[in-house]
Amino acid sequence: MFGHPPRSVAGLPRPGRALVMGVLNVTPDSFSDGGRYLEPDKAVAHGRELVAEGADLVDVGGESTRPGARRPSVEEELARVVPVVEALVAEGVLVSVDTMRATVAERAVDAGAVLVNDVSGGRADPDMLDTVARLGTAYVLMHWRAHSNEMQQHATYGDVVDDVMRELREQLDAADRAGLDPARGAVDPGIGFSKTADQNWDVLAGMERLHALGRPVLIATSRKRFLGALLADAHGEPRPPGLREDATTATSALAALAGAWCVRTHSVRATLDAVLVAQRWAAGAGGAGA
Ligand code: PMM
Repeated sequence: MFGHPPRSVAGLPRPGRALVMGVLNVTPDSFSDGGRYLEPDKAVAHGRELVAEGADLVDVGGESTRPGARRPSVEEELARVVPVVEALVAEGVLVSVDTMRATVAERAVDAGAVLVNDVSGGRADPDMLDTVARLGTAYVLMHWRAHSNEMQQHATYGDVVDDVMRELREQLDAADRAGLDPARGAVDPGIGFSKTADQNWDVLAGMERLHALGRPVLIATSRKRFLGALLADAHGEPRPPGLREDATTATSALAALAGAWCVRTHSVRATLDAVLVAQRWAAGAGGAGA
C-alpha cells in the first residue's frame, strides 16, 4: 500500500522500524525547550535521558530556527555544540549535529557525530556540501527557503508537495555534484519551515509522494506550531508547546506508517511506542511473533 521507500542510511542502525531521533537543543531560545539545556552538564544529562527512553540518535543543535530567532556567531554555536557532542560520544551515544554551518559540522564530526542534519539542505553555507562529502558522514537535507527571520514570507507554493520535491531534487543534484554518497543521505520536507499550517498538513497528507525522491525520509513535527493551531482552545489560543506531546505521538505514528525512515522528537518514549505500533500495524497478522 505504501510502496517500498528506502528505509536505511549507510552507517546508521537498521532496527526494522522508523528510527527515533531525540532533540537536544543547546540554545537559549528554541521554541519549546530553549534555555533548559544551555549548560553543558544539563545538556549531557538530558541526552542520557533521551537514550534511556530509547532514542536511536541524539540530535544536538546550537542554533534555534524559531521564526525571528537571532543567529548565534560561529564561535557561540561551536561552544554550545562541541563539548556536548564530545561528552555524549564518549558515553557511546550515536550523535547527529543539527547545523547549517560547515565549520560546526566538521568540528562536531571530529568530535564523533555520525550524521549532519542541515535544515538548510546545503543552501545556507556554500561550503556545507563539499565539507560533508569530504567527511563522508550520513546527512539529512531539509527543504529550506530562507533563514528564520524571513522564512514565513516565502510560503508561496503551487502544489506544495510538487514544489518541495522539485527544490529537494535540486539540492540532491547539488549534493551529487559535490560528491556526497547517495547511500548516506536522507531528505526532509521541513515541516514548519516557510510553510503555513495548511501547507504542513498538505505535505504530511502527500508524504508518500516524497518516496519518489528515492531517499529515506525524515519527518519532524514535534511540538510544532501547526499542532498548537490545530489544538487551539475555544478562544482561538494555540495550545502551548509543552501540551502538544500527544499530537506529536499521533503524527509520528502516522509518519512511520507512511514509510518515514526517521522521526525527530522531543518526547522519545511516546514516539518510540508510536513507531512500534505503526511497525506492527503495517506488518499485520504476518508480523505475529515478530
Ligand atoms: N526542525 C527543527 C530543528 N531541526 N531538523 C530537521 N531535519 N527537520 C526539522 O523539521 C527540524 C530540524 C525545529 O526546531 P526544534 O529543534 O526546536 O524542534
